[in-house]
Amino acid sequence: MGPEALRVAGLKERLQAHAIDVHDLGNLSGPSNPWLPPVDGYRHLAEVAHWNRQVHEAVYASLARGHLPIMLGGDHCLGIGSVSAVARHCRAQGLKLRVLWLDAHADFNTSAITPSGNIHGMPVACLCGHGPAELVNIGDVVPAISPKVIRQVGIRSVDAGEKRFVHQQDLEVFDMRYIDEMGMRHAMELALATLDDKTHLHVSFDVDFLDPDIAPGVATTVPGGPTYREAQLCMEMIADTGRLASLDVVELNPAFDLRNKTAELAVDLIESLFGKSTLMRK
Ligand code: B3U
Ligand code: MN
Ligand code: MN
Repeated sequence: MGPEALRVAGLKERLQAHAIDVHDLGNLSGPSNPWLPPVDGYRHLAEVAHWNRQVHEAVYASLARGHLPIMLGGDHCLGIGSVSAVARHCRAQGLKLRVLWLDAHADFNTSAITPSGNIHGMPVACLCGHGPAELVNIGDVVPAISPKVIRQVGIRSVDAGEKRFVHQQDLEVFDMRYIDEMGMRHAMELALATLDDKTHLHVSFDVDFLDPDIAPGVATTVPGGPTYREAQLCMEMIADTGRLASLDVVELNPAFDLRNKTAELAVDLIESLFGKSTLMRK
């Protein structure tokens, strides 16, 4: 339902208003959700692998055409297919990669430490090579990416075992405490530091990044997220780099939303990501 809600909220039209040429390629297809309990620490591994193979091919094909793919989810497990395709594209084109992971969660669980078996809590670990063969092998090489290319922003819910693993793998995290103390501006300056004209910037935007007061339409809300102003600044600073080259928008769940409020907010923020700003800036 997420992609449909973003369409209804006018994503295509709002981007077109900024003279962006938008092609809606429609939905990918795959198996339905069986709603079963986890097996060996993974819920619906075969289905998630199937969907991610579709995502990988679609994103890679879009990048090969010279386009800027926007993947609409769906849950964050799609980041496995999406970011692995972006990494493959960067290797083929000799580009550096930076992945900004905007999320309340670190998404760095493995089957051994997950409290839920939900693969949407594992995509960053899978991309870094820690996960089942069906998922870590989706790209052209294993691991698809190094933890060094990732910057996580907005994090405020990390499970106990996951916390240890984040530290062990040395992920660079700008959590909510950091944002409270130092401000969104400083966090983003560091998260976006050292980008150059040979850098592909991928943004993986989990809508639960946002404070639930402004974005109730997700299943896994966590209080204490970025405000409307902080989220806008975050998107505007990304836009200012001019390096945005691919995007995921995930975890929007209209069943939890209030009259499409969260979808409309997401579209607003995506517009800022693509350079809508109040005034011309030098
Ligand atoms: N860390 C928890 C919760 C979670 C992670 N990502 C989402 N929820 N969306 C888990 O189940 O892995
Ligand atoms: Mn996530
Ligand atoms: Mn999340």
